[in-house]
Amino acid sequence: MAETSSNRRIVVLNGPNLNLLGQREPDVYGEASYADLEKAVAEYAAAKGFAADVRQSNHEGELVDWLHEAEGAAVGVILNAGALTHTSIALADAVRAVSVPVIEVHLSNIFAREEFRRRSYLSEVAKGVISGFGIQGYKMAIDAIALE
Ligand code: DHK
Repeated sequence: MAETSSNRRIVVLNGPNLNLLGQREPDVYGEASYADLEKAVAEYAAAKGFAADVRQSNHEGELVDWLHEAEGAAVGVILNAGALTHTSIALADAVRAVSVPVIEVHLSNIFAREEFRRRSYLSEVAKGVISGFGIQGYKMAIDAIALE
């Protein structure tokens, strides 16, 4: 995506276990697969005039690297860090370290689940939080970036 100017590029980062979407607790995370998520997000972004660079990693450090790389290279980052949301000071510090706006997204409503999911290290450093709307939440985040 090097040919896309940074002000039309959105980086979408998905954390641990999101590669198993569709198979994993579909009652919580929905029936759509990760490939469906990638396609829906890329198509919605394109319709809004953006190029979405959608990635997934099960590794905290790789997500940190990708956040660093987004600096100066994207207009916004959409971050669903999976369970790292609730544990990772390293990811929160990476969000603090960059000036590109980061929108925290969760498929499920993390506030309506187990107590440990109510704590997010990312929320205090994110531009905003969207939680509980499934894949639509990623589209809402694209809209939020588009409205900036
Ligand atoms: C995804 C996960 O993998 C969980 O660990 C989070 C989040 C919630 C989601 O709803 O997208 O607690």
